[in-house]
Amino acid sequence: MEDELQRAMADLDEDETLRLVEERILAGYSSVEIIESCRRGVEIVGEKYSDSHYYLSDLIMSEEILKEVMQALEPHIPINNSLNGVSIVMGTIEGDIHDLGKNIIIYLLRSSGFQVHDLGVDVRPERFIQAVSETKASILGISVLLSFCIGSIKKVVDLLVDAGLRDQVKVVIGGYPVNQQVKEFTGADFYANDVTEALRIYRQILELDEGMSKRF
Ligand code: B12
Repeated sequence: MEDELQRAMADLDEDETLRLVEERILAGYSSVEIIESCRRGVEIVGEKYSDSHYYLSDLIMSEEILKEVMQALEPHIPINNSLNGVSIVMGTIEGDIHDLGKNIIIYLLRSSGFQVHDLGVDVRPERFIQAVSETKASILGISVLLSFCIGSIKKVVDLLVDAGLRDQVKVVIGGYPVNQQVKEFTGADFYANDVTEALRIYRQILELDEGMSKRF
């Protein structure tokens, strides 16, 4: 069945996207389902940009619409503080300023009670190591959307080894270009390119077999 919300997002139809989001909230769809439809729509925006059917201004438009979608969803994401002790460091890798996906994951993790230290975008490998060391984080999340920035993630993992911190922290990478090969190349422990998989991984790391995804 065609996903109308995905299509409205791909068409950059702001009003229709927000109308459908409200409709789905009322119909009881989960935040994760709604975000996923929008993410797939934005992926199509990226493809149209690659094919020169869309311009840079259209990428910016997709950013604006997605931010509005998140604003509409935020009041409907329940807050839970049961995981306050778990510390996570997150950031977008050096050279890359894409942060919509990272911010969505951070929002969902915080609302589930994780303590997330957001380093922002264009983060140098050395800064990740410093943050893991200072916060004693057990999970390091790195976002990457630009293929040519993947090499810097490998540098982060190598620096973790040099600093003797590799065993302390699980490295999770996420973003459009990540896959099994990227995981192996960088030395990361897990990868995810959608919300559902990202949440499954965090659950797996913390051995939370039930409950967490139901809260979103
Ligand atoms: C919106 C967008 C922009 C916006 C970014 C706004 C922002 N604040 O983030 C703007 C307009 C600024 C932009 C700029 C550019 N962009 Co851009 N952009 C996109 C676009 C269309 C969508 C990205 C997005 O936000 N998706 C929605 C979110 C929700 O999905 P997501 O990021 O994948 O995140 C999800 C998962 O991946 C995962 N996840 C993400 N991070 C993490 C981290 C962890 C730890 C985990 C577990 C999970 C996880 O969970 C998220 C939730 O579902 C993509 C297309 C695409 N297919 O991704 C191109 C795309 C990434 N951009 C591209 C390009 C080329 C550029 C520019 C170089 C364009 C230019 N000529 O200037 C610049 C680069 C700027 C820079 N130095 O970073 C290319 C990259 C090509 C490549 N292979 O490297 C893409 C793929 C478009 C394309 N098909 O050509 N872009």
